[in-house]
Amino acid sequence: MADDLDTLRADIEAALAGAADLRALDAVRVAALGKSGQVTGLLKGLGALPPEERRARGAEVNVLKGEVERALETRRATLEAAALDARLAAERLDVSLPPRAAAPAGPEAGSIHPISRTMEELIALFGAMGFAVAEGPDIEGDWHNFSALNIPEHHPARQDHDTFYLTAPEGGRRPVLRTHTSPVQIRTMLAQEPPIRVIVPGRTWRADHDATHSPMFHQVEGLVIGRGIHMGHLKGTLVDFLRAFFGIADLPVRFRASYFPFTEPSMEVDIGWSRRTGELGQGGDWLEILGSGMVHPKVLANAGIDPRAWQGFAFGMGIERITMLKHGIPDLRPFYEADLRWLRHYATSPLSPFTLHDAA
Ligand code: 2NL
Repeated sequence: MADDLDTLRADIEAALAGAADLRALDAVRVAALGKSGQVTGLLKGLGALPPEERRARGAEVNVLKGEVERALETRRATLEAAALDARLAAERLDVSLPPRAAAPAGPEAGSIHPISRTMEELIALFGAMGFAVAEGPDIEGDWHNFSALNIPEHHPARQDHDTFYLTAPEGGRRPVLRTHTSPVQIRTMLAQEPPIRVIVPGRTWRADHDATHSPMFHQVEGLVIGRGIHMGHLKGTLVDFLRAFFGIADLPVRFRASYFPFTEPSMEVDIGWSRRTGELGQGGDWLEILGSGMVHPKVLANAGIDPRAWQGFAFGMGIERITMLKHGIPDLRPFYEADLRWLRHYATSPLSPFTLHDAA
């Protein structure tokens, strides 16, 4: 090969060996193979040669070009591996280190989020009334989330607009992110023999996002199945719960006829408050707080329970909503923002868990 090409190859090899990082490597690439690079310049110059020299020279320059390309790739792989090794060394974690000798006091020690706190309170209060806790998956099938609950095929709640659907498996129906915790009650009825007394606190999902709606939020639902269960049981349970939860022994509670596909009859429940001051318990105004009803016979039958032998009631409410009302929290959004100032104000100490002594 011509001497000038040997010299150029040696120069480029030296430059490659000296390139200490990927940026320097790229500068070598541009200097050799870029638009105005040395090798590129040689290729461009071929046209000016007489035809008999052009063939042999062209072959040599192309061989050089291929060598340079391969050398660049080899050097790139070496530098990338070295960069990864350096990162792994710098970011090394010693997982065998013992915890800090003294945990920091105060909020840095961690605190219980108001949603978790309300769940603890619900579990304690309903636990005292004989309710167990049931849990289930966030990703549900259409049948558990809608059909079993007597929600018809073309009900607006099923529309894509309101519900997060996942991709359907081949030949199957689309899974959904549960829009309420009711599928867990369906699963409980299918899995257990009555009598049943459960509450179901958990995450729920709806395609809604504004100042008062979050695409992920929390609900608690309750279900009681027994022989001869009637509206008196429903009313007594909910009145006792609301007065204990809000800590107001004479909290006014009103039951108002309503409609849900999964209960018959259905009732919305209001508590007394003052619209003017926001104070609960007095003031002559009514605030809707939860939904309830006697479990629809079709829903019992769908869940494998004979509606002639067993009756039941159910209810549901939003955990964010009852938490905001209890503590006077004005805005929904900070619940999900991990803002330490907000948490210092509204979170509670892990060292003073809720007990029934805290209830009125
Ligand atoms: C509301 C209303 C409600 C239920 C939930 C329910 C579940 C089964 C059977 C019957 Cl498996 N009912 N749940 C019943 C009435 C109302 O929730 O406003 N929630 C925020």
